[in-house]
Amino acid sequence: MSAARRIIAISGGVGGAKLAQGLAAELDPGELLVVANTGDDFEHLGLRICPDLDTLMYTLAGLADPARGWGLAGESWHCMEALGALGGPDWFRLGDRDLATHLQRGALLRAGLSLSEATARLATALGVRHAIVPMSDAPVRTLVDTDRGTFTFQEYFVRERCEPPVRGVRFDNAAAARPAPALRDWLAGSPQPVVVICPSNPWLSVDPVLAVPGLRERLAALPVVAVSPIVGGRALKGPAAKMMAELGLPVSALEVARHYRGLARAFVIDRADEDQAGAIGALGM
Ligand code: FO1
Repeated sequence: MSAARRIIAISGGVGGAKLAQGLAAELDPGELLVVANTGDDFEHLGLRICPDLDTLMYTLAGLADPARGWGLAGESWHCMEALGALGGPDWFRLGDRDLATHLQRGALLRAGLSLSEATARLATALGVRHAIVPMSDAPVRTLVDTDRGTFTFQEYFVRERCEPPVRGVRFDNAAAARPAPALRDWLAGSPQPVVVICPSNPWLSVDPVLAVPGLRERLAALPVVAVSPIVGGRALKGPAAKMMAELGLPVSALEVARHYRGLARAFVIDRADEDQAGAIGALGM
């Protein structure tokens, strides 16, 4: 059965997953494709860690921990405690049940499945009804240049607690990436999809997706609506506001709209930022 309408939602982790969850509640499975940032992924303890994919998967399955937003509700941490006692790296907390996801993902990848295929298997097993895909099956790694050196995303975000002042963000290996097959199909198929950029960090969570060669241009040809992650000069979640200030940018919804100029045709702001609507409209949104 072909869908009457199709929405592509581009999302990072916790903040974006909330909007993806809302869209999933409103749309039939064939009507929504959730595209996850995989720039945050890394190899850790011999495992392929895909935080944004997993956050989306757990959220849409109704299994995410409501307080943290990431990981599973009702999680136990025996493995991390044992690892710490052995002097192992326990700064990145993988719960016992979350570890099962990682073990199974590793097994699927070693059996030759792509990250898209492995994600589909895991999501289906968890009861997710809507499609979640990585932006690309090839690894792209977000690198954060700071005053204290260059860090991979999770080193910056979790181990360094976003403390080092950010000077720039890069996406290693992006040039070699291609959009995931399902995303390519949706972009080429009909009816023409509407694209929703979730309220994720534009620089850390959305830009890695847009760095996949050709993707920004393909998306810009479609109706794109972006949702501001900045409300009243503060980030809904995470280090977006701190980072914007460190990059010398005004911390405002308007500045996020400027970031999406030429891509988004509509921009959703909170009533608290109503005074910026005129300036955002002047950007052509
Ligand atoms: N975030 C933390 O702040 N501390 C953690 O130890 C941590 C572990 C973790 C494990 C699995 C996972 O899927 C997510 C995890 N996150 C953790 C969240 C993650 O760092 C962020 O949600 C994203 O990468 C930012 O979008």
